[in-house]
Amino acid sequence: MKSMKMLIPLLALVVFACKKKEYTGKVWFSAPADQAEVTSPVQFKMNVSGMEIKPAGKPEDGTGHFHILVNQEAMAAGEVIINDELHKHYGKGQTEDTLELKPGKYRITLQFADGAHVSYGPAWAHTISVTVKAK
Ligand SMILES: [Cu+2]
Repeated sequence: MKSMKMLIPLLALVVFACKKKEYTGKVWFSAPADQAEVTSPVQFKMNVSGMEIKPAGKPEDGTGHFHILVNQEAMAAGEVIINDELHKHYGKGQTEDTLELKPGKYRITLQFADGAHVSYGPAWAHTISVTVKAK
């Protein structure tokens, strides 16, 4: 009976050690600021902490690349990010881009995703509102 009591904490330790590593961190735009009024072309600066930037390719734990979603909110974890005008991929590991945007109000989401473009979910996204003024 005494050995059983020893076994339970040992099992708990094994389960804990085998649990897939969970990453905590965030992504954010350092420019433009949320609610900024800007003129086109607009420069976006992308940042991540808690994961590593890696060019697209074979997915690897704790790594990924940025995406800018134009007028889209954060994507659910596990969703594949399509590649079109409104879903921009920075699969070479870029951290900056300049976009031509027509005057108007925009919701711009920075979304981190793995090497196969699979979203890491809203915890790894940042959405800002920007107003592009006419020149
Ligand atoms: Cu991608």
